[in-house]
Amino acid sequence: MADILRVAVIGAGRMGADHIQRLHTRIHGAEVAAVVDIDVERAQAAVADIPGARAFATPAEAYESGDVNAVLIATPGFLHEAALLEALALDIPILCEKPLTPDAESAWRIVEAEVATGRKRVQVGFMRRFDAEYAQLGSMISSRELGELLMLHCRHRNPDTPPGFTNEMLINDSVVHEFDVIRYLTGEEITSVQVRLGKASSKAPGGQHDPQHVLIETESGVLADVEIFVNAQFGYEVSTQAAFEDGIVDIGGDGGAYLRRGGRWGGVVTPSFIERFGTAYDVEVQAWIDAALRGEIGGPTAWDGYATAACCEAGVEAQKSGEKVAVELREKPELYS
Ligand code: ISE
Repeated sequence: MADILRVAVIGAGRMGADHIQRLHTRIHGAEVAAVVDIDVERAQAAVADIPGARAFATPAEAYESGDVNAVLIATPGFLHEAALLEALALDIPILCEKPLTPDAESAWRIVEAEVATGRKRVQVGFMRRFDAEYAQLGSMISSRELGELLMLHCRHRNPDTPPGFTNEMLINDSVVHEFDVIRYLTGEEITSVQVRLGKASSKAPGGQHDPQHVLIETESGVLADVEIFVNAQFGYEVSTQAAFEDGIVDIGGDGGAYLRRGGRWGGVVTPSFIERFGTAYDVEVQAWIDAALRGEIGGPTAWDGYATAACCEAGVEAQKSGEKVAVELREKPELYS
């Protein structure tokens, strides 16, 4: 294996641009070799300050340059399947931003393609698993120091939504993180999803019913409820309260500087996921690079991507029907056990 990874970043939008800067300035063991974007000017702007990095319009051109031995996929989800299959065929390490793909069938095709290679190559970008407080809560659950975990109360609030953010995206783009992190925290699969639509905010763009209340059940009966509120105006908040037999744990409160000024007290709310999870993204990408240099992956697998896609499908069906919808999963391949 190489001692440095020459990474092609596919997609130079908001998340791609953030990862390009991260790889260039903070990550060890990797360099940005190429940026691929259908908007070549955007790709060129992204590599302008990075010596040795080149801009391309397609992943194939970047691979043909012979200078790339790893790929970070940060395009919109509907473009992931083709990019993943192309990279799997080249047998290079892959970090794919969430969602793995937009639906369970296409996610399963990725699982099958990876299983056919005989080893794990795909790490999925569920960054919450690399957030220190989520990790701490995870060890409290697995150590059983507070007894059994009984319930999770999750709040997922965004200030507003970008143009084109549909009602389904509240589930597919936002609640997908809760599905992953609930599976990660409990070590269990999710068995059912229900969505309740109550009073809606007048601040939500047409077509969106916002907020929504999502009820989730795991294999052992842990219940999780999620308030997904993506036009909450005030800022970005992702927080969870966990109820155990012997105590309550809160994570994700704004723990920054506490300021008293002008007869008021308080602090600052993070404006977006880029700031809220900035450190988690750094840890995630470093874990990917470190593992890739050993020929492994360092985080959530293609199976995790598939399982969350199945939860999202159930969630969107539940959004429409109001019913409790069962999550159906195929048998987990040996590679992921
Ligand atoms: C966005 O794509 C993310 O991944 C954020 O973490 C999430 O909070 C937001 O709702 C999504 O739109």
